[in-house]
Amino acid sequence: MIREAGQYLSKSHSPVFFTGAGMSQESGVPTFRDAMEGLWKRFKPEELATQEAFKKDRQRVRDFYEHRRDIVRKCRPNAGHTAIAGLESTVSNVVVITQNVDGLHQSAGSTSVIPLHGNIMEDRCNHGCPERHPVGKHPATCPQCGRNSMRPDVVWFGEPIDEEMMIRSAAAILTSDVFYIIGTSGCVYPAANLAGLALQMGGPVIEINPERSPFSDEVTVFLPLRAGKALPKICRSLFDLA
Ligand code: BV8
Repeated sequence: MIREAGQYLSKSHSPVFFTGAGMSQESGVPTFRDAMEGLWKRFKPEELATQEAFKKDRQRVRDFYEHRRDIVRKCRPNAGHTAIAGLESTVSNVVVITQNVDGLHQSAGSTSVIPLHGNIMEDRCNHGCPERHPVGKHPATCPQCGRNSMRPDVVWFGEPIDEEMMIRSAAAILTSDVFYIIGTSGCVYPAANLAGLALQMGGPVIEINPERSPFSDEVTVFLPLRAGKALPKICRSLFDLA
């Protein structure tokens, strides 16, 4: 199955990789399904990643993101991120559409990444002031409007995904010749609709996930493997096939 997944890649001129939290699991970033630890044990991420939670208790939400930033700061791209980034030297038009906010695809060297749900390592004003600020510079007060409104530059539940990113993602999928679904439970919308679009197109769709997901019965190849193990083998088989 690894060989078959590699064969699609060897003939590809426009692969798309759609990734979720499982992509970063081997880097040490907890997935959303992993139970939260310590102070955050009694919460579910989706309860804290909302406007309501922020309005109710700004400091608690800010502390939640500082806790996650501390984890992400210690994490590095794993062999899966590096394998996808390395493809760019031999395969044209590699596009990564990620649900992850940890920036690990970008730091692995991928140059065409669509971060659907934003970037946990930047802050922005909750009132829509345009500038993004690297964390730590303006902990709470917006430097533009002066209000106590700074929040992580991520898409919370109930907030829309940037329309331009959705359009770019759909365009990449419509022009792709192979689509990889990696490390996602496919529970969050509208991101999951993008995998649905790829499946509707009828082209080869390969899924890499140790557990089955709502997509698994429809994909061309289901690899019950971890991303950091499977991707280097798939990408290496590309060279063996060359
Ligand atoms: C919106 C940033 C409307 C924040 C995140 C239908 C249509 C539209 C919306 C909805 C809908 N139905 C429900 C909704 C509402 C909601 C939603 O989807 N709720 C879910 C809970 C049902 N969606 C929204 O609110 C979206 N906004 O719709 O706005 C709107 C429109 C116009 C105007 C106003 C409003 C916004 C959703 C984005 C939320 N933000 N992240 C933050 O990070 O703090 S989502 C967050 O959760 C992640 O980014 C990620 O997307 C998601 C978790 O999913 P996964 O990535 O799949 O991770 P998970 O832990 O679930 O699974 C991990 C997988 O990896 C597992 O399968 C596991 O087996 C596998 N794995 C583990 N280890 C490995 C591995 N795989 C490979 N290798 C390994 N080593």
